[in-house]
Amino acid sequence: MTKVSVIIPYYKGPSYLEECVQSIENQNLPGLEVLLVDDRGGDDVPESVLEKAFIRHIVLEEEIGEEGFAAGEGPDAVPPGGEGEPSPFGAAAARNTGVRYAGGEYLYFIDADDYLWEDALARLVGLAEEKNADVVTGNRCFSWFRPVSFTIESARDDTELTGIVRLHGGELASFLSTRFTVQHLLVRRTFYDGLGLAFDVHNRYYPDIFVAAGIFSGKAADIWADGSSRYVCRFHNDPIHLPSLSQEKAKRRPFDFIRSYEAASRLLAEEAGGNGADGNEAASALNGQLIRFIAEHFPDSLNGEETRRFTKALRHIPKPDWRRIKKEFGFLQAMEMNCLCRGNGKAAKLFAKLAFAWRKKQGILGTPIQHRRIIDALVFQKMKVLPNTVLFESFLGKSYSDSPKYIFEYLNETYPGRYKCIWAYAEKKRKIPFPAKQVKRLGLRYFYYMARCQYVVYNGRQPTFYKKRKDSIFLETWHGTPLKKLVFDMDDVTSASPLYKEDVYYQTRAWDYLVAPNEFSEKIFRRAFSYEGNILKTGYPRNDILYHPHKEELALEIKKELGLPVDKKVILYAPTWRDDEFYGPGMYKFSLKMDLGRMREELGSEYVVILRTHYFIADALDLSGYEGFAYNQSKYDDVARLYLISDVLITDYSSVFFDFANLRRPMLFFTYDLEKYRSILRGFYIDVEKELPGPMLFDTEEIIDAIHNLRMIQRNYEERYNQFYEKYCAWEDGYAAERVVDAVFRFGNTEMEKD
Ligand code: C2G
Repeated sequence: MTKVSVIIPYYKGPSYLEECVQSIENQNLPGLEVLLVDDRGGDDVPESVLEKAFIRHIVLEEEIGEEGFAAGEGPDAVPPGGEGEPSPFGAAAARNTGVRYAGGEYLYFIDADDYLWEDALARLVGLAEEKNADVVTGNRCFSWFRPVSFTIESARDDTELTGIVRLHGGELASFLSTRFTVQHLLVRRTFYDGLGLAFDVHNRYYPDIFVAAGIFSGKAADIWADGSSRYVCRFHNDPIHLPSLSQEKAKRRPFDFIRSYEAASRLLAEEAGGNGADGNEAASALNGQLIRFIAEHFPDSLNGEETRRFTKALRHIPKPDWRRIKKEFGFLQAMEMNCLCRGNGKAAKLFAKLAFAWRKKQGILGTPIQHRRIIDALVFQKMKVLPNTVLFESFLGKSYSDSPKYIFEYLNETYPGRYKCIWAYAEKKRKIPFPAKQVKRLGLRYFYYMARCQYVVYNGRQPTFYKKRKDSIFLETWHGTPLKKLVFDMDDVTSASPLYKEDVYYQTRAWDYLVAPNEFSEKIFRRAFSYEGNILKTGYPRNDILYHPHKEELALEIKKELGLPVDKKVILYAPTWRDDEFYGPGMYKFSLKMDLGRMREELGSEYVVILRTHYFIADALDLSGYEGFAYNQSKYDDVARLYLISDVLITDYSSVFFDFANLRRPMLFFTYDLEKYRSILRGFYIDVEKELPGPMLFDTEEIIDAIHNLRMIQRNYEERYNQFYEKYCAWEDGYAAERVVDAVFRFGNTEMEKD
């Protein structure tokens, strides 16, 4: 006997679906069937889903009858409205078909990209049985993450039900104010059939408002909720390749909304005995949805007919609570709706525009950066690009370093005086060995040179508001061979900006050239950045210095420059950052997991330690008490110069080891949080157990032991190290800057550009 029929409309996103289905299986519910109604044709549904015994895979296309509808969902099957193009596909048709096939005592609705937290569904079934309820629900929260990285703390609650409550009166109204949907509803089948309703196959968006209105209309004897049952609604972090329905930019959205609203409103009015749509909580919540829609979507372009319908709908709201609307959406939007109510469409549009400008203004006029953006748009963007000017930026202007530095120096040594160079700095100006103007990053002059320089050389992402000029050339050097997964290869984005993928997509559209340090990176960059521009297969200019003909002398100079004892060997500890430990974008936390006291005791007579945090790290290391042994060089400009003086490198998941390998010196990996980093935060491109050219260590004692036994480690890892070198350092020979300049600055060979 089937107890629960779970209905999943599926369109795309196989990995989401897999996690959704897994979360249902985890409920361990006896008598469960899952109706997976597939809108597409079924070729991307994962095997792991299809092979589950409780899955029934229904392909919508195969269900379409002669009238062009999924069987049983034709015009006779109680569609709620009259207008609009009915669609045999989409979530509505899928749900209707699911209901038709369902054999369970209860129906349960979940979207294919969402999942259940712990025993969410099992709790609902228990409650429905206990209370003999017709409709049961629980909390819904929003999250950016997969189930494996989900935590209650990282989620945003939508409804805040606590304990077990009967939803009626005020509770029902407040519940419906954010949840006018069938998601996470367990509905008794006989009750559902009694409603005689169907999901609105005319609508791509908001197809379930109508059915939800029916369920909550008051006919339901009992609606119960369990606050500890959680449904996780997942935000999509890749709106470029896989937008959710709410992220789709669609012209028909207002049309679909108003259709659903009107149908639901009519239904509720009938339920209320013809007294208008204000008869119960569902009706006032529905009106709340209308007001929210207008506030969020106007002034989307509406045709005359749509404006008329929205106006009509607003005017029928009995006694709108203007004070509340003003408080929630602001004066201008309240005015906009007020004008709509009075039938003054023109004035409403004007207020809508003003409200929109005001919202923008809080960004535009509110901050100095926004002032500069206006000046940029109105003035700098209209000026000509200046020939032979080059803007350089490395690590967000925090240092004079990395590949931009070596490209700059090569350009100046080889073509003195030919280029006017500009360097961006974040906090303070640097000592730069050739003539260069220095401008403060994000200052007005920075905007000026971003708009006017013919060449722009960055080693990271440019500001999101950067506008590419037609006559300029953007050279992106990037900043490392990727170990950790990048952009579109990442599952979760756990860092400070959840829409990182979308941002990077638009940023990379501006790049004309991208430097690859090795073949491995070249392939990954293409895919992970979704990048189709030129790739320079040149190796990294920043590593040229590691092939310096007099690197020993250079190393001695650097040691003296840093005030290090020249008779001691150097351990460089250069870890990366952790995506989930931050104060805000670009400001990450770091705590030292190495026991410096023990290190000094055991290694102090032979070694000193240089500690260098990643440029994103905002926390300052406190090394007091370790003077003469531990040196903080986190602010030192160029890490490549630190490699030159280091006898051994300790890192974790930072790309520094791909560069350091050019020196063929020993490396150790202090990977105290390996499992979390690998499976939750980022994921790796390489099998670290098999490929790393040194041991992975998990505490200070292991580090000390490894340093005492470096010779043996080198012997043990020799073959791996050689393979590693071949794979990641083969393009490096000390002439990468020359190759990049030749290719981009048009003095010579451009052969190495995209095939
Ligand atoms: N870096 C540094 N000091 C550290 C860590 C990093 O100077 N303690 C510099 C190195 O040049 C390194 C670069 O910053 O190669 C990038 O640092 P990663 O730790 O690899 O991290 P991330 O900035 O996330 O870049 O494709 C590469 C990836 O994007 C990684």
